[in-house]
Amino acid sequence: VPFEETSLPLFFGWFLLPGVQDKVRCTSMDFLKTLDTLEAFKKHLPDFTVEAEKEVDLEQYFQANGALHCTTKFCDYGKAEGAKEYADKPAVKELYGSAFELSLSALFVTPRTVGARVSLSEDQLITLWPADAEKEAVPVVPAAATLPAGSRAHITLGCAEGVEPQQTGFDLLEILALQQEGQEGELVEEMELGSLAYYGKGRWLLSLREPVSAQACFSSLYG
Ligand code: ACK
Repeated sequence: VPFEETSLPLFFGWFLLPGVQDKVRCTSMDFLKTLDTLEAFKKHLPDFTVEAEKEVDLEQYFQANGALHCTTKFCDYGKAEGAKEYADKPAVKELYGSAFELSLSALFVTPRTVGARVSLSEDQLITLWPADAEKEAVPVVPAAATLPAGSRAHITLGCAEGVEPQQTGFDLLEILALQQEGQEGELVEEMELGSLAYYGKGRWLLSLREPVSAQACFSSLYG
């Protein structure tokens, strides 16, 4: 029996190449380092942490977890709905192991997660992005039903203690839903990397002036 028929991975996704991982981690660290020193961040600190702290060290607050990647399909070793159908798609088989260029267009921070928004190309969307990725998030983020395909695409850069990495995609969808409703966010600051906006409830979005282009390999993790 061929290996791929005996077991499905934990998830499929684009895995950033090692050098690119370092670059993205550095960018993220620089952002966190700057963010928690801003007056605006300090002003909104009560939205960010329930504890009566005067300061928070964001680099300590978030824990990094494993290889940086953008999940396409979470399969849970075959237990997730649609896992086998996805693994059997001709495009998934054909493109397995190929190199891609991901475009990172924003960084975001919430009291739960820090992540990068991935703006998928039309080609990436059509070939490898599951049609129901956003629909699956509806129980958590109802407005996800009205967001365009690819809205959930992200790279988790860190999670607060006790937070599951899948939260990063939900946090991104929440911010994009607010934008879709016409909320621009409160423009806080023009930073070197781009413009920083505040969306309430401890949610920050940095729209990158120059999207970061990240080389990645489409593959899977058995974990
Ligand atoms: O940061 P992520 O995209 O969020 O990468 C990890 C990866 O799979 C391994 O845990 C993501 N993940 C976990 N559970 C789910 C789920 N139910 N739906 C979509 N993605 C998930 C997690």
